[in-house]
Amino acid sequence: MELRGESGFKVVAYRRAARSVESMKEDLEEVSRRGELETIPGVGKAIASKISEFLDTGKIGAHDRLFQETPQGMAELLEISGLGPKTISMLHEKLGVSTVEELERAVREHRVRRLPRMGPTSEKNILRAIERWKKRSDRIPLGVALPIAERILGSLRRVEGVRNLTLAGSLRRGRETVGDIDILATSESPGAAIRAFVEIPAVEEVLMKGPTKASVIVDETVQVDLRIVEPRSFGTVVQYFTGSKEHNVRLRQVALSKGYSLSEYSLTRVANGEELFFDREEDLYHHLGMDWIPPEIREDQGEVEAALAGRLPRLIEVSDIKGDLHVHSDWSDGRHSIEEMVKTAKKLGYEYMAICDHSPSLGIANGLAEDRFKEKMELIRSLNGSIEGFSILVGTEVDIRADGKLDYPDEILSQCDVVVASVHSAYNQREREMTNRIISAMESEEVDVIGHPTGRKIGEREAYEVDMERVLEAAARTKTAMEINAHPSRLDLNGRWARRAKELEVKLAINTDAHSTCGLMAIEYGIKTARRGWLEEKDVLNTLGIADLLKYLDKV
Ligand code: DGT
Ligand code: CA
Ligand code: CA
Ligand code: ZN
Repeated sequence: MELRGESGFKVVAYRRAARSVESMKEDLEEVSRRGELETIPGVGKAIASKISEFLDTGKIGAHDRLFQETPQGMAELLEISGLGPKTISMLHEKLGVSTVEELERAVREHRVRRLPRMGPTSEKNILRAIERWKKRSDRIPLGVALPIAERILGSLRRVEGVRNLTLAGSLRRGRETVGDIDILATSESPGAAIRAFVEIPAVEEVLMKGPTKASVIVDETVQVDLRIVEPRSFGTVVQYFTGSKEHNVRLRQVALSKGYSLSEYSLTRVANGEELFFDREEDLYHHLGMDWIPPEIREDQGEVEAALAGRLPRLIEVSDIKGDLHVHSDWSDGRHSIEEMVKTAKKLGYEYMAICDHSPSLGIANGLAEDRFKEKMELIRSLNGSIEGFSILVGTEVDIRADGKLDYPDEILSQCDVVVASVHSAYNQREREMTNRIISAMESEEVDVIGHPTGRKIGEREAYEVDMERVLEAAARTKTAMEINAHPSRLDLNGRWARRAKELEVKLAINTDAHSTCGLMAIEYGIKTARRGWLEEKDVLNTLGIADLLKYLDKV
């Protein structure tokens, strides 16, 4: 109503009534049944009739109408501190702004300062408020959430009586960002477990604490939920809280079609009310006549049907990876030497690793001029002579220049075992230009892999404009692999595009783009992303042993 410029008096009345209802001890339905709604402070005839309407129908017609008539996103603008409804109405009327994004654009283009009662200072303030708002509403990147979750699991593991600690929610599904961290466990004494949880030193604030569950804040903004579950229901509860919501809805439909109702805790035979409990998730799925479904693909994207038909893919695992095809060394902007990187790769059980330092145009990343590239190649050859059972591959991450040309001549590229080609500049090209730029790189005989194909950085930078469908078609035609860059701030391609690539028979390469030895551990995130894309071992280039890999790279 405020956004639509309705009278302030009405707005205040609703607000007052809402506050009274919120703080009522008694159930609103009881009060309504006795016909006493109008005794609630602030509730007059009009509001009482709307409350009745809501209790009867679950909706309020006037409210629905207001929602329909208000552009989507406008309500969100109210969350930008310093922006009142009057200002928002004006921004909408004069500049057509109805979302935070449009507001940010208007400010950056200095269109806001020309409005009445606005100026350069207001623009600066709005921008700062938008930055704050973005941070607050941001979902947590997987690469931030997972280490935090593991630390908390570590603390909980030491609490007496706590068993079956399990991650649930979007974190268990390996989503690239998560809203919060969900943890489930069983315990002989739930109360003690909850008490121990809220007292973990990392906990900064306790949002909610009950007999079997609690929610806390760690690391300033990260919410962690712990639920202690009865052992006999554990499987059903883990299934429920792993989600996704959409997957659960599909699963409940399947249950119904087989004569069951599925709740958070149990499966109930509708015919006779018999309640079935499952302490293991597998048993619940099996009882419904389907294979157990890996959490990463529980998004209602066909996995339930596949599981019913016994046709789920055998998803790729970390242990299927035989080597990394994109790492940096201290020859360009990496922190560690080739020898140090190799030592860690061997510890991971790899057979090979491609050292892909940057090309010359990436001056800031210390890209290698041709003479230094040749020097590095010589070093790799001599190192290979002195190690057993491991191959260091000569590689490069060659820059795809703005015009689509590669940043090394073919004479250099043809001496590489692996050429990863990536975009690192002119991100703001138009879609057609960017698409053609990447495709022309793929058309080079020498390019084996396109690195971080969309260029997005989670929470930092959007993907550049690119027609990925066309890029993938070209990849299929030119037999170029697409990277799943495993760096947790990239995860690029993401699961959705990886699945599309697989459909088009494009090979994927899961690379860490490591700039240090510990960067190699990011493979875990790449694998989660690949699993979300339904990938199997055979879809991924670097599951090949060294002999097959070299044959593949030579042939295509
Ligand atoms: P997030 O935290 O936004 O990244 O996403 P999730 O999927 O972790 O969602 P969350 O933490 O709200 O709830 C965890 C799981 O619990 C969710 O994946 C499915 C289940 N769940 C929560 N609320 C509902 C609901 O209203 N309906 C159904 N069917 N499932 C729900
Ligand atoms: Ca969650
Ligand atoms: Ca949650
Ligand atoms: Zn790169």
